[in-house]
Amino acid sequence: MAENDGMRSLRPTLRVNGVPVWQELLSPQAQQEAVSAVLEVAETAPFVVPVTPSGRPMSVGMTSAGSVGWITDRGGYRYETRHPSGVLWPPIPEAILAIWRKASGVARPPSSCLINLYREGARMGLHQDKDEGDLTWPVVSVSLGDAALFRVGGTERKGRTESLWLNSGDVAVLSGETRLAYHGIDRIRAGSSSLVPGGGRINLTMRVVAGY
Ligand code: MD6
Ligand code: FE
Repeated sequence: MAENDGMRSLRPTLRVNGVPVWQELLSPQAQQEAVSAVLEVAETAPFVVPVTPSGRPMSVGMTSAGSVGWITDRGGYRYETRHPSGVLWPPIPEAILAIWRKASGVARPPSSCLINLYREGARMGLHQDKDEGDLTWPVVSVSLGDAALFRVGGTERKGRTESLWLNSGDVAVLSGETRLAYHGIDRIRAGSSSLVPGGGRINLTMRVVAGY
């Protein structure tokens, strides 16, 4: 098995509109290590409040690790090799790569890990992840800290949606038929976890980006 190295041995505990979710795939220690790794990344590449192409600030803080990072500003949505400050994105920490190996089902490493920070009141509108150039690879999403209401639709915006509360340590994967599913975070349950210093939720999404 060259493509699937066998690490994804556990069955998902449930599916939300076809998207598999492995609940509490990460032990409390693995969650702590992932948060520590994120905080280290943020020392080099601090969280920024991105603005949409129309100029509206998003409610999440955002940074990245890896060869490329996803950004949005007046210039549009895209991947860039540098943080807006000009520094290169730090490498994806080993503790986070280990989650990709466990959950992605593919042998190659991700190009990018987008890191979203949700403080109280933050949300993420319904969207597709479609800027990666090659949409044949999975996107692995890791939830850390406060619970979040995750909404998943189909590949068309107007489709029926299903929702699920994601808890700390849960991992969801968008791949194959659900790779282009619309998804978003309606709200977080502030104070439901004490994992993230200062409170809130961190979401990691690891992706393969064409050419990186
Ligand atoms: C979040 N997640 O959980 C937002 N993207 O905060 C995403 O945008 C996402 O969960 C791609 C694949 C899975 C996801
Ligand atoms: Fe997404």
